[in-house]
Amino acid sequence: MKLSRLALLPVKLQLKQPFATSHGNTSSRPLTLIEAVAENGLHGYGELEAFAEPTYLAETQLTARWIIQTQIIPRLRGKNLWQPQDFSMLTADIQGNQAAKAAVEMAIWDIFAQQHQLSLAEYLGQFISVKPRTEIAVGISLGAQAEFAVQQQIIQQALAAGYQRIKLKLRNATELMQAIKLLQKFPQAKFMLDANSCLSYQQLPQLQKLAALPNLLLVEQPLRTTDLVEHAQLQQKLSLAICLDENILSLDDVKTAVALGSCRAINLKASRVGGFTVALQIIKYCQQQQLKLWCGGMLEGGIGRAASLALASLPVFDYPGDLSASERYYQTDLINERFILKNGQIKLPQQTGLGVSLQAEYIKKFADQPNLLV
Ligand code: OSB
Ligand code: MG
Repeated sequence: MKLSRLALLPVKLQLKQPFATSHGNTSSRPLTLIEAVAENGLHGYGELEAFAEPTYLAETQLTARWIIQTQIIPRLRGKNLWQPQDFSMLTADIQGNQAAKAAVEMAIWDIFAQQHQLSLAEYLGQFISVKPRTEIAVGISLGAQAEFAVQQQIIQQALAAGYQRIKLKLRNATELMQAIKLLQKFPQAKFMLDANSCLSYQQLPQLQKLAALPNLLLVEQPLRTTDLVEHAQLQQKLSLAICLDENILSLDDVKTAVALGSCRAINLKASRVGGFTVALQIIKYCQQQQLKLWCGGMLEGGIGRAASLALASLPVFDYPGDLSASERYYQTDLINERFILKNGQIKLPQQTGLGVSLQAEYIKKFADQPNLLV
């Protein structure tokens, strides 16, 4: 497969409600869409999931676009790809820049899946010898709320909507204490807590209290983003599972975390680890090591959400993913299809490739974007 066209389209989506985390409030989501066209005529789409600021991950929309334009595209020019993994080989000498790589890789996987007349989910599954589920169990990640009563009501609504697992974002140690009381209000529900690095080893006593709650599955990324050693010290003392997110940018990071004992679970996001090729390697490694694994989200637009759903459909995950219904996120999304929550599940698109279609307005805008491959 040879690409004949690659174009970028920066867009911005408005969130229905601001999403509050320890990094601040997000009310709009900048994304860059990738359009790839193969010589055989097939079109693939990708979505760049870096944020506007380098607070959750080091990359930003601007740095990632620059890497795509000046590093990734020159390595693709004139090259023949036999399988999507060839993309990883061609870009293996580029350090870091996982979101940039994952965005272009997504469009390439989309094309290959179509070429094989498979949904992306079926195609991904072939590489690890599994068949995708057609309905995917999902959870919801709720932004932080200072008010106990407000958060209690939001949890109530999410459970009523059918979400199978609730993740609460924390911004500080006070909200950690509030979370203990909130979890006690919903003994039948399943919870995760995500600190996005806002806690410290000093919170060990509070975390021990949380460990006693039977409805808490894990605590995600409690400590500093680069600190695998202190996570290991904390995990050693804690019966509650630590799940790593920001710490894990590669398969090597998972291996380091296992060697140190830094966690018992991994939140897997293809965009954070450089794409599906690495994500599949991480899945295999976590199975060997008996690490719990589940599929995270990054407030994706419709293209990225379809890609995450394809990954989440593989029957290798231990918990429902952070992949909520379309109506939960944006005023208007990028794609024509809607992902609807029914019985706590979202149906996987059945068409080939990503299985979704970009709205006409974006297809029109792409027509005006230059082909960066020539
Ligand atoms: O830490 O998992 C995270 C969103 C953006 C960036 C980081 C994270 C998140 C979420 C929301 O928790 C997951 C989603 O619903 O997309
Ligand atoms: Mg997280």
